Amino acid sequence: MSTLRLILGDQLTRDIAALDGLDPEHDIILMAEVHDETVYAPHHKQKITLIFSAMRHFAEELRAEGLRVDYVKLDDPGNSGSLTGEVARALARHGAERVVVTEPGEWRVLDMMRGWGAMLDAPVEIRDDDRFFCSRGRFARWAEGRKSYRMEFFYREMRRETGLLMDGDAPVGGQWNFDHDNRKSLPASLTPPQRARFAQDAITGEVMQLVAQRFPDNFGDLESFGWAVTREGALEALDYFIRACLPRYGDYQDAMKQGEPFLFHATLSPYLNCGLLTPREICIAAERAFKQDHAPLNAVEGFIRQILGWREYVRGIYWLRMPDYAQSNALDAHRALPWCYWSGETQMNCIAQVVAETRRNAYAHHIQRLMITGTFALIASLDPRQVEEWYLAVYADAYEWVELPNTHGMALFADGGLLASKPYAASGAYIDRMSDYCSGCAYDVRKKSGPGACPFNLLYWRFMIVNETRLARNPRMAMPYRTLAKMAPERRATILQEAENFLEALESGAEARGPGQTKLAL
Ligand code: FAD
Ligand code: DLZ
Ligand code: SF4
Repeated sequence: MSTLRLILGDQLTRDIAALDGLDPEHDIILMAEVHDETVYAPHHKQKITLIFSAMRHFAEELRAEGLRVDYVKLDDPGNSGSLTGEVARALARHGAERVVVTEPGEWRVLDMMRGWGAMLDAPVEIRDDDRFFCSRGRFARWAEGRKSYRMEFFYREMRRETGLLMDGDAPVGGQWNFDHDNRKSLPASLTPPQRARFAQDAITGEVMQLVAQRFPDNFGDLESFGWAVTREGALEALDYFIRACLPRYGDYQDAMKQGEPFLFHATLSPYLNCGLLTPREICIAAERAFKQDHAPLNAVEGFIRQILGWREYVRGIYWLRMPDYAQSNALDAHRALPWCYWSGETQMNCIAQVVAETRRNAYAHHIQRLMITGTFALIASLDPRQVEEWYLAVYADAYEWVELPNTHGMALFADGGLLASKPYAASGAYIDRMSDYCSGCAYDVRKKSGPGACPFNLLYWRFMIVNETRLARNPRMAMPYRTLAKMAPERRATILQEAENFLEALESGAEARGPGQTKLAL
């Protein structure tokens, strides 16, 4: 009996569940580049290149092991353009009797797969994705009966269960979380480690040509592509991170610096999310660095928390709450995504820098995503769906299971506080404290209103005013609402009017020509 085993573009892990029990003589491994997966979001050119090149390299590695791989390229004649169509065609080609898949990362794809059994007239087995520390069932048990799902409590359970950074029953160092040590701004004298680009081989070159030809108008630079596309390359990137970046990862985790897109961050998420690295091996490598006195506890704990805590937690929330999760719009935000998110054409230096780096690298680090493009989207009341589509498109690591809770929940508070206990609203002062963007900006971060005032300042108070009935009772918002209570009605009106003028100028494109282009008449 022969089995068709499907491997998706983000399942490039040798011991993926779909390959368990593989019969090398009879079974066929199917991998397919399909039109539908390239267009459900307008992906960055580098994201498509990374996935296709990594898929093609992975297929070669499986073949080198003597396994039978049926690989369908995007421009192969007869390619049906969908995963369903390719599974159907492969079943017919090989006369296989059943299909085995690993559960996909997205609800959309799982929903599609659930229809395959009836449609294809062959049994379809969907296996759990056991690459995560926490299964979907385990998360649901943790969540049951809780009024709110705070990451910190989930994370502690994961620490206990995995034994990572544990000293018997107690956390190593006597504390679960060292975040208070991890908020330093970057000294001007400190140069972050430089990242080498991985050389492009013939396979990547061929994929880049295909992407240039098929997706010429997609967002992002293609020429600067330098991601690793094999497990060997991804392991090299992991090794470099542990050696050169991890020791200072904690200290400068929240910092931002113009011209330094990576700082001390791992830049490993694209590899983790497509399967070239596993979360377990990364956490073990980080823990080893602590045990060998190579990296301090605040750095290693902070790093492990991102993977063992946040990454597992957002996946848990996604599967617990989908498909309804994506529908909410708790702050009733409806403004269209401004064009500057794609073009970078704005006088706001912070946004312009992050968009330019995103275009060049298909990457921005967490604080840029959360506190620059994320905070702006929140305080300008941008439509969650449009913001989510942007985040799903522009980053090489973006898959809905991880993108959606981060955007919908953490950045936009569109879930009404399921994931975050308060909105991450901030004024320009926060950005000024944590970055050097403001010194090169056409706006004045110290100005709260009037000509040239930082738009984050205007929009911050606009956000507090328009959401007063929704947020004023949140105990974590008490401070800004105490300040707002003291604000004279005329001052409120001025802020609302100036913020509206700014948003209109942004929408029309006039803002990009200079701060004076907003009608700051009041
Ligand atoms: P590091 O800062 O070095 O962190 C190490 C690892 O921890 C990352 O590789 C990642 O796997 C994990 N991690 C860190 N923070 C998170 C988090 N909040 N959620 C899940 N995993 C986390 N991450 C994605 O992988 N894909 C996305 O599509 C994505 N979209 C995001 C959208 C928004 C609005 C925000 C605020 C965050 C998003 N993140 C996303 C989380 C985070 O920004 C990225 O994981 C991180 O920037 C990846 O870079 P890094 O590998 O250098 O991370
Ligand atoms: C993101 C992506 C893209 C662009 N293309 C493909 C593809 O052609 N074939 C494939 O198997 N997977 C692709 N992927 C990854 C899938 O979108 C991903 O597996 C699903 O979204 C489930 O997470
Ligand atoms: Fe951004 Fe305001 Fe600073 Fe300009 S002044 S970089 S808009 S925070």
